[in-house]
Amino acid sequence: MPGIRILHCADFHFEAAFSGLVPSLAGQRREDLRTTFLNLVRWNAGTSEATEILLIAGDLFDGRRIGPATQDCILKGFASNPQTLVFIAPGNHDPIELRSLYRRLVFPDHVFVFGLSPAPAGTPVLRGRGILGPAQGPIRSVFLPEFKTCVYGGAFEGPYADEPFPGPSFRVLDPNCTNLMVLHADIDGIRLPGAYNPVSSASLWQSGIDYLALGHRHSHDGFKHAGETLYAYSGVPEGHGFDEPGTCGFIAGSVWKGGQDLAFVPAGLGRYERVSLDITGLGNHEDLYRRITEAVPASPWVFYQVVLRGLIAPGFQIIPDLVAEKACRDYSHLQVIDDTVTRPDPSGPAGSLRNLFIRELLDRIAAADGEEQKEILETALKAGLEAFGQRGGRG
Ligand SMILES: [Mn+2]
Repeated sequence: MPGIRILHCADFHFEAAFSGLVPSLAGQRREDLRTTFLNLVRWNAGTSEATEILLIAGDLFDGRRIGPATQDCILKGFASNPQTLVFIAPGNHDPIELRSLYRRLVFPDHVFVFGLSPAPAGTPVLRGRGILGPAQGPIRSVFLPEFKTCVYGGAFEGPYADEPFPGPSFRVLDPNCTNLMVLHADIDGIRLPGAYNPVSSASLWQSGIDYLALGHRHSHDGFKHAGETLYAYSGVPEGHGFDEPGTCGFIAGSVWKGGQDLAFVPAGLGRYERVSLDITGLGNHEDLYRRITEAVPASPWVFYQVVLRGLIAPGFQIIPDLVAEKACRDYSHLQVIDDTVTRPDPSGPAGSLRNLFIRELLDRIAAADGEEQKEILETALKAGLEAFGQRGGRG
């Protein structure tokens, strides 16, 4: 494969709380995150496929605090693989500011943090393997002669960045070498106060960048082109909760002048999944639990949020905690959310609006075409019943 071998990751959010999990599992997840970090830093180390450049696109830390285990993991992790040059572009959670961890931790000298060095252009960096380029606004660059590659990047200096960096006038210094950029940014985000570096994709067309490695959005949503520039979000390498479901990972492959061969690589040690389960017709907890175990495959590294829906008998009072307690035996984590509708009784005056509404909705739900339509109709029934309930209360 031609070109330079890179690995692009972002948004570790070290020391963020793994909320929504039982404490013992949250501890395990913190350990998982450290293990995944070490796996990435040492990816293919010692082989002919070893990573030459590691790009970390911000929010490595969740804030200004770090525990000894994590600090040890990060510093020793970097130190354990001095062959791979590391570039970090601090984000909105770990901006370069007075009390930034980037100022307090002493990284090995094959790690370059954008926004830290005020040194003039021409200064050797990265043990002499790189040469610092001139400042182009808030963007700095490091030229790596051995790879004929220039790495650009910039840093957040606070929790927000309203003015996009790079701006629309940015051009690479040497269009003939391979040009990489690493950034924490909200591509095509709205330019309002309180923005997160809203770089417009249109401004990348003339930039001369071959690959832009992005952080900030927590899921990989594919590779995109702006002219010759390829850009992508790697997403988080390890999910932190049910708002980061599915497969997490990083991006790896080769980049050369005018071309890229990059792919998303799944990496997470744990996975969060949300399962919607129709339990219409069930009348007790035993049947409900059996239904869950039939539909949700137990796995030591998958954490579930099961949303119960459908129409249930008026006498069945679902207790989510009771189900979760039972699930402790079979699942590493299973949380239950009750979103069911109690099957209404169309009694009372036959011609009443409430009755007509209930009958109509129940008929439509029975004849629904697919789960999605069924869910919408159930929500409509629920909302309608609440409205009628309020009216009923006033007599
Ligand atoms: Mn961010």
